[in-house]
Amino acid sequence: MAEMSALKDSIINGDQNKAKEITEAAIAEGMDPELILNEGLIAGMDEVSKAFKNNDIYVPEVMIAARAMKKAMELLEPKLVECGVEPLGTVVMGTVQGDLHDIGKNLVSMMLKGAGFKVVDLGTDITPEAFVEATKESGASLVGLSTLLTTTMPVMAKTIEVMNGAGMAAKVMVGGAPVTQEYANKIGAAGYASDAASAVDVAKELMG
Ligand code: B1M
Repeated sequence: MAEMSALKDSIINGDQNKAKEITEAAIAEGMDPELILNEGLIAGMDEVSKAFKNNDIYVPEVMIAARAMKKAMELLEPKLVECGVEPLGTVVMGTVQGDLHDIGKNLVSMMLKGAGFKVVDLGTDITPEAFVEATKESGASLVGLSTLLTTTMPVMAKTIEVMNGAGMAAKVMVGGAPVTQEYANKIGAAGYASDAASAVDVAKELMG
């Protein structure tokens, strides 16, 4: 019988083959997809997130764990849809216009997915209008803006301004190396996170 503790460990260890193998077996055995998600995959990413926060592991380990999670999710996602399991919420993510850095943003997207959110990742160099469009299209209740350049920090403010102008109800979370809580407050962002693990906590908080 597929063991959820072994699936959890495969995520923590970033063993994508094992993660795929156990998920496949669990599905074949008819195990509840939500149980596989919560007690195997999300439980594993939770541990990864805690270890990352405590500086026990670093970016490469998180990316390897997220890759294992992605492999397992490819198998599990259709089953979750069949069972009508709802994601925690939808988040539109992107690096703002003028900025091509995406390593941190990708990490935040992976962690959010790992925690059970549906993530619409727009990529880099995203205009305020494209954020508005994607938010409307996806019905997201949270928008995540990332930037690594001091020169593109004002684009975050501009994006919030354009979103407000378009009457968007979605909340905005900001982050990236030069961004601070003080700056987030100044530009009217609903939330700020300094790292990918905290971004999950902030997203959960903002989505109630
Ligand atoms: Co760039 N770059 N870069 N660069 N680059 C920096 C950011 C820089 C600090 C280097 C330096 O000068 N010391 C500097 C910015 C200076 C400044 O603005 N004050 C800089 C510069 C100047 C530039 C160029 C202008 C260089 C040039 O061409 N003259 C150019 C800009 C191009 C553009 O974007 N238009 C440029 C280009 C590049 C590369 C393409 C070569 C490459 C990017 C590759 C890629 O992303 N695919 C690159 C890289 C790799 C860096 C450094 C070395 C590393 C960035 C990184 O990935 N960090 C960086 C120097 C550094 O930071 N040491 C630098 C790892 C990543 C995991 O951390 O992104 O901070 P980070 O994400 C964290 C948190 O910030 C947070 O969570 C993440 C994980 O914990 N977080 C969020 C991020 N987004 C969040 C969103 C949230 C919440 C949390 O909510 C939505």
